[in-house]
Parts: sequence; structure tokens; C-alpha cells
Amino acid sequence: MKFVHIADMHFDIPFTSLNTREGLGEKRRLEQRNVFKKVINYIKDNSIEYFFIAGDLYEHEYVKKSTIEFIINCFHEIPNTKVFITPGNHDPYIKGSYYETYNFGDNVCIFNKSQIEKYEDKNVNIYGLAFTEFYMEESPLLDVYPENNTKVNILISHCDLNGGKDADGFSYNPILESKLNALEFDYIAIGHIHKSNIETAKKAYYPGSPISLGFDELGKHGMIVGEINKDSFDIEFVPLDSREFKVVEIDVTNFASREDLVENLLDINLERKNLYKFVLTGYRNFEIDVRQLLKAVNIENVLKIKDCTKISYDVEELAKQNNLKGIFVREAIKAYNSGQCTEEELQKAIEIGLDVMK
Ligand SMILES: [Mn+2]
Repeated sequence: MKFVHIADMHFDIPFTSLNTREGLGEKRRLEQRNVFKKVINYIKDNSIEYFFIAGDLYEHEYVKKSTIEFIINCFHEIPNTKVFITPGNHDPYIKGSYYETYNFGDNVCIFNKSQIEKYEDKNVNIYGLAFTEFYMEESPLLDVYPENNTKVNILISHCDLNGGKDADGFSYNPILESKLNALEFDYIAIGHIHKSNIETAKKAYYPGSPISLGFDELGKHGMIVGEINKDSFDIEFVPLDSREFKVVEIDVTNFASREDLVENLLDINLERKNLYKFVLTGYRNFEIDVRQLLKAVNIENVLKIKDCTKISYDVEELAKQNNLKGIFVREAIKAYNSGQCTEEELQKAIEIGLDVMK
């Protein structure tokens, strides 16, 4: 049997991190559609029998009806492919959800219970379950045993491999990888983590998000395609996203002025199609205002500049001085010690003050 496996499309996510450049969020949402069309075309061109979507296909909170209709039209284009969807924590199968209210087509099976259900096909049995809330405390994946070993057995689920609770105390179908590996499935199609684990996985595979959603999702993004039979196993990662998010570090220690820095930033060799974040490191000799800097470095695909530099003044040494600078630094430290400002604010205050006294 031949299949395509994707997860974490997150249709209509707001892309707030791209807002620093006007119109880019919308552009990226169109690119989500393009990437999905690429998947559909791959399925057509290669006569793929099964299409697995392991959750977070869309953003329940933000997705537009027109996007749902776009997705359904895509499914209509592949009538000979059986599509299986296991809703995740961003697109749970809940009352009033588009999964419940729209007809996705005869070739689409949407799992709608938080317990494992089985779909029997000629040579393949497909097991799956849905998030029916925005979280899932206990994993139902522990005791699933495929009943028929002459068929190819597939399990699909949105789950958090080796996961625990998030900062707000929620969990998302957490399951130990070793437990999943012990289940007698031929392939376990999972979603939730946006980076593919195809290099290290033994049985439970994350394809990652088909399109990168931001600077915490570096590297290539795409889908897993495969052909599995009872006696053969062949899978491959196919990149889909035409852009990559990239982080470039710049050490500012040797730059004497803001102008120096801007000049150097403008000289960095960038690929037009990629999206960049600059991270400034080292010791700064002048005040850095990242917003101003982003304006000065007016390059369309540089979206963010992050300042991780440290002040180059020797504050302790300055505080000992018997002059205006010394008095100023001692006062600033006093304010910090009495809790009137954060360490970062202290550094900034000293920097600005000393800049004026130069
Ligand atoms: Mn998820």
C-alpha cells in the first residue's frame, strides 16, 4: 500500500511573528494553500491510495469557511484516495466544529472519538482516534493490539511523544515512544511536533509541519511518503516548503557605532526566498534599539532583530571613579539594588547615561 502522511498544517494560523513586514502573514497563509496543493498533486501523480492527516489540519479558532471549502475541494480532486483525519488539539472534533458540520466527501474518514476505532479495508486496517477537547490528559494508545496480522496495520493519532504537561498544566495525549514501538503496527502516523523525526524514529513517525510556522521551526519542512507491505517497508521525507526560516548570529563586539553595525548587517549574504532573524551577540559599544535597527536595515525578508549583546562597560570599575560618571553609576546600582529596575534596565540606563557623558 502507498501512502502520504502529513500533520500540523495549521490552516489560517495568524502568523503574528511575521507581522513586522506588512502583508507577509497573508502571503504565508496563501503559501499554506500552495503546499497543500503540492501534496494533492503528488497524490494524483503517484496514484497514492491512502492519505493520512494526523491532526492540527486547521486552527479551530481562526480558520475561515472559505479555507474549509478549499480543503474539501482538494479532497474532491483525489476521489480514488482514501483520506483519514485524526483531529488534534488545534482542530478537535467538538460540537459545532467544521469537522462535524461540513461534509468532507465520501473518500474522507474523520475519526470522532477519543477511543481507538478501526477502519477495515481490503489489505489494510487503519486505527485512529480524535482529540474531542483542546487537550488530552491520558493517552488511549497504550493497549491497542492490531487483530489481523495478515493485513498491513496502521495507527494514526495526534500525540505528544515522551511528552508531559505544558506551562499551563495541560497535556496532549502524552505517550512514551518505547510503548508505541512495542505495539504491533506496521506504521504509526503521528502529529503534534513540528519537526520530523524520520531519522531517528523506529515506528512512530512525525512528518513535522509541511510549512514552517516561524523561527522556532528551522530547517526543511514537508511530508512523509511511503510504500509498506507485509514484507517490505520503504518511507521517505519529501520537502514541500519553498522557504526556510533562518537565524543569523552577528557578533557586534568590534563595531564602534550603530552605522558600522547597519553597514555590516546590510552586507550579509541572504537568499531571497528565505526569511531571516538576526541575533546580535558579543559586547556592544553603543545603544541598540532593535526597532530602529529593523527600520534602518530595510530588507524585506529580514523579519526580526534580537539583541542578546552585553554592555561593554566595566560597571564595577566605573562605580569606583570619583567623577560624574562614578556618581551616576553608583546611583543607578542603588536603584537596582532597591528593586526599582531590572538588570536589563540597569544596563540600558548606564549605557544611555554614559553615552550622554562621553
Ligand atoms: Mn498539536
